[in-house]
Amino acid sequence: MGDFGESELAMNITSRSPQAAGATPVTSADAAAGSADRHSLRRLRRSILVTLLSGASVSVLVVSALYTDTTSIPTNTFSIGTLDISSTPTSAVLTSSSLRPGGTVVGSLQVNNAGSLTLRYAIRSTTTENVLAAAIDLTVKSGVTSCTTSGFASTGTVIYGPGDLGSTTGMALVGSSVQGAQAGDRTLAGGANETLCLQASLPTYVNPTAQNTTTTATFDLVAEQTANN
Ligand SMILES: [Ca+2]
Repeated sequence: MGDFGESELAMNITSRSPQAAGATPVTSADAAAGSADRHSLRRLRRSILVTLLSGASVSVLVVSALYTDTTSIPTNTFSIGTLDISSTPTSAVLTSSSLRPGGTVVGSLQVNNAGSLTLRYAIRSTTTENVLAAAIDLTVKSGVTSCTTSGFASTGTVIYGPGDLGSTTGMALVGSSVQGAQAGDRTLAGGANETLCLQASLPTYVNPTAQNTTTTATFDLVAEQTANN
């Protein structure tokens, strides 16, 4: 490109030369003026050449800046797991309308982790009154082979009691509903379940003020995630 620019420039400069065939001979003043003109023309040539070459450099840089490239990294998907505890049955695990001193009743409670996350749970009991609730002895076991009076007596591991059925202000039976891992908290993997066996007994001696009273307990299964907690 430099060669092409230079040769074209030489042709233009030659066509503008004052020398022509048959012209009158020049004087020394004219010669001096011509020398100055040639000098100026040479400077002009250099200047134009520099300008052309500078233009070529700029053009190369512009072409170079057009190169671009992109690569995509797809499928960055996030899903939030579920924490869902439930029970079978959903109510009335233990009931007795005619519990007498020395009497016993048992009931089976299946605790289900219906969610996808591993959970830890605790059991609290809130009763409608305190006297009979304190007179009743409640025991909770895991691992009972058959949740009957005899099965309860011969198998399983005690995880609560014997202790009160609960209280009107709420009582921790198994573990703690306080956030975090505490002694007695039960752990269930996502989709897993476990069966607990509950036994309520009325001792042979009961405070006379508890006679002919009724108490109803509500068991709360309080679950929390185990991850990062
Ligand atoms: Ca806890």
